[in-house]
Amino acid sequence: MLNGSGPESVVPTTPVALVEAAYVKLAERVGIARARLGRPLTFAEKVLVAHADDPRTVGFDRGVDYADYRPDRVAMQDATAQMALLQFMLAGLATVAVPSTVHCDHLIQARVGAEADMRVALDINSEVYEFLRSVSSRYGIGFWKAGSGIIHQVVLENYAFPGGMMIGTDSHTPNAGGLGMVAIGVGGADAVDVMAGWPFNTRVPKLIGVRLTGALSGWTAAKDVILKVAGILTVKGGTGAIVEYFGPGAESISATGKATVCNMGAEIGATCSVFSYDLQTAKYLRATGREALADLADRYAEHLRNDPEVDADPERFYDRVIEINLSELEPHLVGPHTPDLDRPIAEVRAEAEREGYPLRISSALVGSCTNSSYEDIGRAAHIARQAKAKGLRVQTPLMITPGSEQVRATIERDGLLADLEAIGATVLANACGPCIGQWQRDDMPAGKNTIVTSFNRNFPARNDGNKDTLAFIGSPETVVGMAIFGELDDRFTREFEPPVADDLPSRGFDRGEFGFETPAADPTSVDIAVAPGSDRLELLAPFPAWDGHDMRGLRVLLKAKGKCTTDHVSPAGPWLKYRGHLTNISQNLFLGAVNAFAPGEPGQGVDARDGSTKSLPDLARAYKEADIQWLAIGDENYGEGSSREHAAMEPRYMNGRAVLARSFARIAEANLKKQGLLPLTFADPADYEKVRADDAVDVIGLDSLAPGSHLRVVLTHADGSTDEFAANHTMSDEHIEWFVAGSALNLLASRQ
Ligand code: MIC
Ligand code: SF4
Repeated sequence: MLNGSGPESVVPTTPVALVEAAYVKLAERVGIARARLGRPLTFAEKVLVAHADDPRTVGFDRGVDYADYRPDRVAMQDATAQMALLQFMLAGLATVAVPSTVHCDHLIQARVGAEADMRVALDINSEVYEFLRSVSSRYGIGFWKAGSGIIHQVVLENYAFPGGMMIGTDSHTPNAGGLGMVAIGVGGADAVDVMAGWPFNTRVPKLIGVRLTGALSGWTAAKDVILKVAGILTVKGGTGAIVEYFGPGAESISATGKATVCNMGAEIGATCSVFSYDLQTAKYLRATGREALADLADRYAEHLRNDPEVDADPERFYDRVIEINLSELEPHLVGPHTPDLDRPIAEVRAEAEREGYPLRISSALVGSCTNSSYEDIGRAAHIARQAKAKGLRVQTPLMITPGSEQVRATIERDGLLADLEAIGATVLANACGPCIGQWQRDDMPAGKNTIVTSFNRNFPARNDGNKDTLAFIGSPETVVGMAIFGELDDRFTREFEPPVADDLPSRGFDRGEFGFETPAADPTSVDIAVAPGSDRLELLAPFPAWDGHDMRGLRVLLKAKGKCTTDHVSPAGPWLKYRGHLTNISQNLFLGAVNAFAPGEPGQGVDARDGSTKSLPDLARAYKEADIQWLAIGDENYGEGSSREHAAMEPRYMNGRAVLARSFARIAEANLKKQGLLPLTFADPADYEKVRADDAVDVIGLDSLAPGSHLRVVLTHADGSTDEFAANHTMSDEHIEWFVAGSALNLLASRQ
C-alpha cells in the first residue's frame, strides 16, 4: 500500500508530506555520510545516501560497489509500461508499493497534425490504452492519458522535486535532474522490483563534475551545453557516472533549460545528470503550482547543493571535472548518425560540403522531451516573428511537438503557436511522434537527405525509418533558423537578432485539458483485459531456470560491427505496436544490426548449419525451433540508447543465452541480467576478431560463477581448430541469483 494510504492518495503531484519526510531523512543522513567518508559531500552524494536502503552500511566505492536504494517514485511510458506491467502482474501483488505513474506518449503517430493524428491514435491503440488504464486502476497507479504530454515534461511539471530520487522506464528519465532530482532510466524489470517493494539495486555511480562559469546569452541555448559535453565525453564517456552541474553559471540557465541538459545526458551513457537547487528551480516550482515545495526546499537548501568545499576545490571530489564558460559557448549542431559528432554551427556548412552531407534540409522538427518547454517554443517563435516581418517563410516543412498539454495550451494562448504557424509550421500532438519514428513521412525523399531536429537521438533510421536520412541535432532556435533558409548553414545568425523569450509564462500556465486519472476506489472491481489471440498484448510465461551446466556449443547469431544500439536490436517506429506482445515483437530482433558475417544490408545472418543467409529474426527463430542455443557478439557500448527491455527479452525468448561484447551501455547490461542472460565482456577486446560465423562457443566456469570470477570462452571453429580466451562479467551475488532462477522476475515471484 502506498505509504500506508489508499488509491485516493494517488494524486497528480508529489504530496508535500512525502517531500517533507524525504528532507528530514536527507538532513539526518548527510551527517551520517559525512562522518563515514570523513569529508564534505557533493549534492548527488547527498541524494544517494538519503535514499540508501541502509545509510550505515551502503557501499560508497564508486564504480565498484553495488548498492540498494529506495526511490520516491516510479514513472513509466506506454511503450515500456506494457512489458513492465505484464511482469508486475506475474509478481502477484495487490498494489504498488511506491507512488507510480503511467504516461501515454509514444504510440501516437505523426502524420498531418495534432487533432487528426490524436483521433487515429485513440482508435488504433484503444486496446493498449485500455489495458494500461485498467492495470493502473487496479494496482494504484496514476494514469496520464494520451494527449497529456511526454512523460518527462509531465513529470517535470508535476512530480519532480529537488533532492528526490526516481526511476523511470525510459532512458531520458534524467530530465528531472533539471529540478535537482536523481532520476534514473531503467528497464521495466527494475521498475517492477521497486513497485513490488524491493530496493533498486545499481552500481554506485562515479561522479563527473561540470563546472559552469559565465552566463548563457545570444544564440547560445541550454541545448548547446549538452551538445558540447557530448562532444567532449562521447557516447560512452558518461557510462556508470552521474554528471553534476555546478558553479556560478548554473543560475543563468532556466529550470527547463537545465532539464534539457540533464535529459540529453542519456546520450553520453550517464546514469543521470543533476543540477543543485537554486533560484531558477524555486521559480519553476512556484510557476507550476508547487509553492509549498519551493518553501520547503528553501528551508533545506543547504542540503540541496554541494557542500561549499566541493565548489571551492572540485578536483578533490569528482572523478573528472570539465569546465565550460557559458559566455564563450557557441551554438552547436551534432550528427549525423551519432549525438557526439559535434561542431559549432559556424563550421557546419564547410563540414557538410567536405563530407558530402546534403546541404538542403528536407524537414525540420522542434520538440521531444528534451526541447519542448515554454521557453524553447518562445525562442523559436521569436525567430519566426522576425522572419515574418521580413516576409520569409520556412523553406522546408517545420513540425512542432509541444511537450505537454500544459505547454501546448499556454503557447496557444500566448500566440506563440500562431507565430510559428504564420511562417508555415505544422503543430503535432503532445507526444514523442517523429522522435521515436512515429512519423508517417509521406514526402520521403529518394536517396540521402538531411533533417534537423531539436531531439536527442539521431541513430540511422530513428526518425523516419530511412537509413539514408542524415539527422542533425541543435537547439530549437537553430532548427527554426535553419528551416527558414532551408540549408545547413548559420546564415540565420546574421540575418536575425538573437532570440529573446520568457522562460516562464508571465500570465501563468494554462493547464489545458487535464489528462490524469486516479485509480479505482475498489481495485477488485477492475478487470484487466488481455484478449486471447490479440496481436498487441500477450501474457508472459516465465523463462526457464538455469540448467546448472556450462554453456556448450552455442551458435553465434551475429557479430555486431560498430554501433549496436537498442534501436538496432529492437527497432521502434512500426514495431512499437507490438511492445506488449513478446512473440510478435521478437520478429524485429536485430533487424537494425550490422553483422560482420553478413555485411551489406543490416539485419542479416548466416545459418551456421548450412551457410545460408537469413534475416536475423528468422535465424533466431530457426535456432529456437531446433532447440539450439546461441549468443550474440557485440562491439563497443552495446545497447546504447533506449531503456527498452525488449532488447533483452527478445533474445532470451528466442533462445539467446549470452551477449559477449567489447563493452556495454549501463541499462542494456542491467536488462540482460534481469532477463537471465549473461552479459560478458572480452578481457582482451582484440579477441572479438577471433569469433567466426560457424563457431561453436562454450562458456566455461559457470558452476563457480561469483562476483569478480573469470569465465573462459572456447571457440571451436568449423575446421576443428580452437581459440580460447578469458571473459569478464559484472554479476553481483544478486545478479547470479537471477541467472540461476531464470530471470529476476522468477526470483521475485518465488519470494512473494
Ligand atoms: C527512446 O527515446 O529511445 C525511447 C523510445 O523513449 C526509449 C524507450 C522505448 O524504447 O520505449 C528510451 O529512451 O528509453
Ligand atoms: Fe519520447 Fe523521444 Fe523523449 Fe524518447 S527521446 S521519451 S521517444 S520524445
